[in-house]
Amino acid sequence: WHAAWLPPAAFRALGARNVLVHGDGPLVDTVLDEVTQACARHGGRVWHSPPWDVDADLVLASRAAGPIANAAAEAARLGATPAVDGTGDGSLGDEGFLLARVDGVTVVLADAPAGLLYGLFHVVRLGAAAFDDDRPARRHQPALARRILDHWDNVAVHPVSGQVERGYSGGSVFWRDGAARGEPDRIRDYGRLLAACGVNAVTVNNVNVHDTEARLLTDRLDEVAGIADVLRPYGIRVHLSVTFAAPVVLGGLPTADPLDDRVRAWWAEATRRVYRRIPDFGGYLVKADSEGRPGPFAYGRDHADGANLLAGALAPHDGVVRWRAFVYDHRQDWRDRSTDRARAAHDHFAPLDGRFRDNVIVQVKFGPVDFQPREPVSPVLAAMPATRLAVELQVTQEYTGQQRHVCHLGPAWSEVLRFAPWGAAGDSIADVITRGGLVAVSNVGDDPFWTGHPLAQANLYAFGRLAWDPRLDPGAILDEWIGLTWLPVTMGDPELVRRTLHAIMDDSWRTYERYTAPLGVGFMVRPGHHYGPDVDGYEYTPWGTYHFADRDGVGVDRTRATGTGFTGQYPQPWSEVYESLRRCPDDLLLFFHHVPYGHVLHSGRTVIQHIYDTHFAGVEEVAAMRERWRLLAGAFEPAAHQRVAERLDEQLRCAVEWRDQVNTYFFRKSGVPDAHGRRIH
Ligand code: BDP
Repeated sequence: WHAAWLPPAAFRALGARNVLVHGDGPLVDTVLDEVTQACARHGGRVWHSPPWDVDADLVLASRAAGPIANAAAEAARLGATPAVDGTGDGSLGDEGFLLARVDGVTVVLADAPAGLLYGLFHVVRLGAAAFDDDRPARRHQPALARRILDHWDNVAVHPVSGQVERGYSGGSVFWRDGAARGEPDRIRDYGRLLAACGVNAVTVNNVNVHDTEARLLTDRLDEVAGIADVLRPYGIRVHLSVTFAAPVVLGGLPTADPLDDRVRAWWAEATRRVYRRIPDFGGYLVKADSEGRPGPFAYGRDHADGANLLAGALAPHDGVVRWRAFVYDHRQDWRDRSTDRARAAHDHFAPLDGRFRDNVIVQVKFGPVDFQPREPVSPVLAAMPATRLAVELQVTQEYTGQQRHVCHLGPAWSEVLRFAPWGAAGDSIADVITRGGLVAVSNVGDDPFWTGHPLAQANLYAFGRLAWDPRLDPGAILDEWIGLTWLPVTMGDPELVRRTLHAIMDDSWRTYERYTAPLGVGFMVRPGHHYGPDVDGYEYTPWGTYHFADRDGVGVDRTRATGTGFTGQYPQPWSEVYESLRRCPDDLLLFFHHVPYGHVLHSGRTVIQHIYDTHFAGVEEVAAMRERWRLLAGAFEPAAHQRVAERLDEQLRCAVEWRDQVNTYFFRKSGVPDAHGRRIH
């Protein structure tokens, strides 16, 4: 399988150097191993711990291992000086590191071994620049302690969702046909990739916990422990999705009522067994009372009762329960305009603020509906100040082209993380989630390129980097990814490769948005598999995802004045901004308002003309991407080039389909011709 952002050539800068590694334990062994391999390949030498009289070029030292001499000691002194970057007390935390250049030596200093591992991968990222003499000392610490990937992987192939629910990269890396795959090499390589972008936890099974998967918690725990053993040396902890009904389906109890003592005892004992087997187990993930999953409602209890039950079992072991806020009525009467799916999470969860135990993290999808290419940020994130909150993103491209389309999501996620729900002077979403973390649904499978579309690797990389530092610029992250993944292996002109990949990917999320559902209205996808257009596919269904297009106009009225009142779930200023037809951002207009086709946007165009123009433009942009990629034929191994080329063909075919169906649909509804006289069927 593909080396992704860790091709051996990416370690070239470590070549012909003397490297000294100081520290002990499994994570330090990982660092040693990485460095040893790089030196063997590129001609350097490695020492482990003293003697200190080595003339080192690179020192990687963990303070946990005792006194440090020479260059490292000097860097330690610098690290303890707030003047290094004006912040902190010199402590680097569980995962942080200091990178300094002292007397011709590059020093990575950490308090704990995980910091050393992240420091090493940072040196790899910097390449030769890590050895520049004028490099200023800098402390690096993750903004978020929890950076988690949720795998929607089934152990057994499920009749509807297959081996991986919403997976577009082949089978699971962990499971095959009902059992653990037992391929530690692949999992180890996966762990390396995750550590190199900053991810530190994975959930190994689907949130929709079917019968086989439920047993991972009990009699099939060994299989989970096997994965944990392979990932541990990369600083990655394992989490499990569990079913709320476990005491009934696994324990044979007559009830799963969260307030029943037998139920409490069952969870406590099951959890004790998990920790006996996997002492650093991360915790549970729960989808309850959602899309048919069991939950506390069946017993007349609420989500705080449910989450606190599991939190109680996990607390003695320092585990957390992540409880998803994705709770809504998926059997609604589409004729009843008073129910609004966007309102549901806030309606259910905001009133519970303050009732969750401290080791509960409420995990909130970034938008109020469901991972659409464009949604406003969920108001739940501004409504629960007394609760630990995590944001859930979807790296797997369920609604963004299913890894057949290029759609670089870094810019979309960056907008979410920078969003300031209380106005520019207040906290951002990145601040809100410091105690909860950033979570994403993984896009990885057993595909040779890991992610089906080779360029979709960039989304996984960007997720990890943004979770480490949400302020990073998504364009710069993409540049890092290109620099690690493609430049070390290209047979072509590196500058052309870099430029071309930026030109294809930088704006690809907005391109995708242009040729799909317009102005934030969402869900014009084919029901079920969600690929390609179906303009009315969800319109008269119970799922709560409607666009309300008629002959006069389109969009969902979510205002307080005349609509569902959803805008009232936001604090000021956004409550007013979204309520106001005049102030609402164009991108989200149809999410919040039902408007006539002749409504004039801030851009100066009417809604109907915007729909036509963006759909023509989106297709042209995809055609240009495809041309650009052709220029890189011969720049990479043929398999990689070919794979992307084929997917771009499909993206163009599909974009044309979207354009023609969406434009024709709105032309027929509105009767308004295109101002530029282009052919609309
Ligand atoms: C939806 C997916 C479905 C997931 C659900 C969830 O279509 O497969 O089970 O989200 O997040 O977007 O639970």
